[in-house]
Formats: sequence, C-alpha cells, structure tokens
Amino acid sequence: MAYEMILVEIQGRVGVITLNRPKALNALCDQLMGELGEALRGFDADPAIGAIVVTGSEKAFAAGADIKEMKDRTYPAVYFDDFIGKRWEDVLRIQKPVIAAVAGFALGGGCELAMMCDMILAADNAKFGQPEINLGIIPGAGGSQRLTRAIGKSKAMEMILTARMMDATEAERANLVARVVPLADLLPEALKIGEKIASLSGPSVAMAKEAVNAAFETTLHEGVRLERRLFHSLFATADQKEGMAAFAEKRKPDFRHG
Ligand code: CO8
Repeated sequence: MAYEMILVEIQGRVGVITLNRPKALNALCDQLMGELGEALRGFDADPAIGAIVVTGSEKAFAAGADIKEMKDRTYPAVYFDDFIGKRWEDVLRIQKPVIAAVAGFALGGGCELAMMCDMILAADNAKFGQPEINLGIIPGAGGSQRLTRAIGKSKAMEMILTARMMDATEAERANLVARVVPLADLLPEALKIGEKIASLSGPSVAMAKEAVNAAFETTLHEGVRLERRLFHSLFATADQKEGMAAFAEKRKPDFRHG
C-alpha cells in the first residue's frame, strides 16, 4: 500500500514507522491513523520483524488529534462512528513490542498514542501534555487513565486540568518515559532497543509484553496467575530448551522463535 502520511522502512529486524505530516505537526487525522494501523499490522505479520519503532519529526511526535478535522463533528457522528475506538486502538492489538521514539511535541492524542506503545524513549527536547481542556474537551484516547497510572494522580490532574506541558527531564523523573537521550541519538537508540528485542525468542518477548500489559488491566493475584501460566507455557518451546542449553554450554543461543 502506498502511504501519504507516514514513512515505512525496515532497519535490520526492526520496522520503523515515521509519522510524516510536517505542515500539521503530525496532527493525527483519520487518514494518518488508518495508515498507521495498516503499517503496524503489516509489521506484526512479518516474521522478519521482531520489534516496531513509531516516531515523528524533530519538532513533533504528534501535536494531537487533528483539531481542524474534529471541530465540526456532532455528537451522533462521533458516537456512531465510534470515533477513537475504531482507528486509535490498533496499536494495542499488536503482539510485537512497539517503541515510541518521541522528539518535540507529544500532545493530546500524540501523548496518548505514545502511551499506548509499550515503552517511550524520549529525546531531550520532548514535551508531553494533555491540553484538551483548552479546547473544551478532555482526553479521549485513554489519556486520563494511562497518564494517571504512569505518573500518579496529582501530576496527572495538574497536567490535564491546566494543560501544563512536561519536559523530558520531568517525564523521566515521573516515570512516563523509559529513558531520555540526546535528540541526535533518538532513532539509533530506539533501533538498538528494537534490535536487541528482535534477537531474542519471539514467544518469550510476546508473552513478556502480554504479562507486563496485564499489570494495567487486572488485580495482582490474577496478574501473577497469568504470568505463571505464560511462564509454564514457555517450557513447551524449543527456544526455552535452546536458551538454557546455550547458557550451560557457554555459547550464544540460536533462537528460532518457536
Ligand atoms: N490539529 C490540527 N492542526 C494542528 C494541530 C492539531 N492538533 N497542531 C498543530 N497544527 C497545525 C497548526 O494549525 C499549524 O497549521 P497552519 O500553518 O496551517 O496554521 C501548523 O500545525 C503549525 O502549528 P503552529 O503554527 O501552531 O506551531 P507552533 O510551533 O507555533 O505551536 C503547538 C506548536 C504548541 C504544538 C501548537 O500547534 C498547538 O498548540 N497545537 C495544538 C495542540 C493540542 O491542543 N493538541 C490536542 C488536540 S485534541 C486531542 O488530541 C484529543 C485527543 C482525543 C483522542 C483522539 C481522537 C481522534
């Protein structure tokens, strides 16, 4: 498929999706979200790919949902179109790890998209915010829930109620991002993380992701039960035998993703 609003490339075993609507600071319109979902599903189905990086430009990861596209929508239209649900949650259905490499603005839906990814790597110029309150709305793609779980109630309340942006240093201190790197290192560092993940056993990577994500959805008791089931099931894979044999034999494992 030919894309107009994203760039798609493969670097080693990592699929890279670059949001590419520079004139609108990567505002997340319907077309862009459709293309992003398509590209994510393509990489998820490609056995040569072990991890996916989603990134934007130096100025903006994404400055939010497209306000100009949204402004005249009516309540019945957004309700019956399942606005958000239909196109915005594709990233949550991807089994391979998705790394958000964020430089510049990650605002509103942009911040929410980054938080839907499995981890956020931030450039030192990154700015995160949920400024929807300035527009007479509230976050609509999970921001009030995921931001609060990531950084806690007081900080999330302050950001969502006042539209204050958080810089990269504060975002790292508040546990919103995994790490902050200089802008020039953002993509190389994200690729390094992706390549490391891609070199590991596919089933253990997918199950590790599933187990960590379950921590956001369930009780501690149920989460630990799920973890144990997944842990046990990995003993049915050849990769577990190979990984442990390689350790015992002091050699590198040759994972076959099965
Ligand atoms: N939507 C549409 N266009 C945008 C958006 C946006 N979110 N952000 C920037 N643009 C456009 C501007 O209109 C401008 O276009 P033009 O040149 O045609 O006037 C161009 O991008 C450049 O922007 P600026 O001139 O404003 O650039 P500055 O560097 O001066 O400012 C800012 C950068 C601070 C990022 C500023 O552009 C801004 O405040 N943008 C809006 C941020 C915002 O409010 N985001 C939240 C949007 S609401 C939302 O995300 C709800 C999510 C709900 C779930 C998703 C449902 C789909």
